[in-house]
Amino acid sequence: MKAGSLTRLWPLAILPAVLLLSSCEAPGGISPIFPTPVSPNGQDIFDTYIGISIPAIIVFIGVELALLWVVIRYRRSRQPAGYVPPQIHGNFKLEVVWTAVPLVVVLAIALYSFNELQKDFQPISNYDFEVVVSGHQFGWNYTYPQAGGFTIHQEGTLAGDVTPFVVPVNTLIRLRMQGTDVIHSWWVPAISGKTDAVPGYDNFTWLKIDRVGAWRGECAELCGVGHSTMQIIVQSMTQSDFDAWVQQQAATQHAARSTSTSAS
Ligand SMILES: [Cu+2]
Repeated sequence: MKAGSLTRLWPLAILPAVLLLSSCEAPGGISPIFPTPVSPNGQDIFDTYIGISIPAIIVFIGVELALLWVVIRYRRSRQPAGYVPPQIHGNFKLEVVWTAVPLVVVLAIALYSFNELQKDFQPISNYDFEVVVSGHQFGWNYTYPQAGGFTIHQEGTLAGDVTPFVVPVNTLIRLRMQGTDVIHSWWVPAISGKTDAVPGYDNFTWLKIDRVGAWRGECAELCGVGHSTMQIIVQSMTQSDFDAWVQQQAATQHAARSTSTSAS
């Protein structure tokens, strides 16, 4: 291959970057780049992601640059006819080094991630209250312990926004994940890692959101034809706003219950 035809292929190299950036601008969905974390477990996952990705990108660029340098610098057209490069097969020192270095890198990544798993993917017991999150085809139900218990139905839809799962700020909430039909996975990238909602088995995760706002997520386990409709919105509000919201929900659901009992 002549140097001229190599140069013409350069635009291909930036194609992945262009695709990545253009998808960030798309409305709806989740950005491929992690959003700003708002819960300590989300922060730890974010740090792990950055802590592994940055060195990986540096290694990738280093390897590609070395490869390009060898390919261009030692191309056949610059060597005399019949040239044979130095043979390194069976070089003991070199083979030990290129086995040991990747092994150390992979072990470091494993230790780093297992440490994060131990820290943020264990059921907690010091929570302020627990919400039961139940996944079904296709939507999520959130059952609160407040005001005698009431349930928010976050029915899946692609048209517009789903009903938000509302929580108070700076409150440690344990989420008990359940599934009623198939396996779903609750995932809001700014808040926590993916947690499976499995029929007949309780899984746990938690959140403690440090600011008022709303964050998007979606079901991360292919669960049927309506999988893409299983969007999630988590909305956090101040404790007094949350208390008012609880009173309102409890009153609405109580009114709905008494209407249905008097009708039967
Ligand atoms: Cu699902």
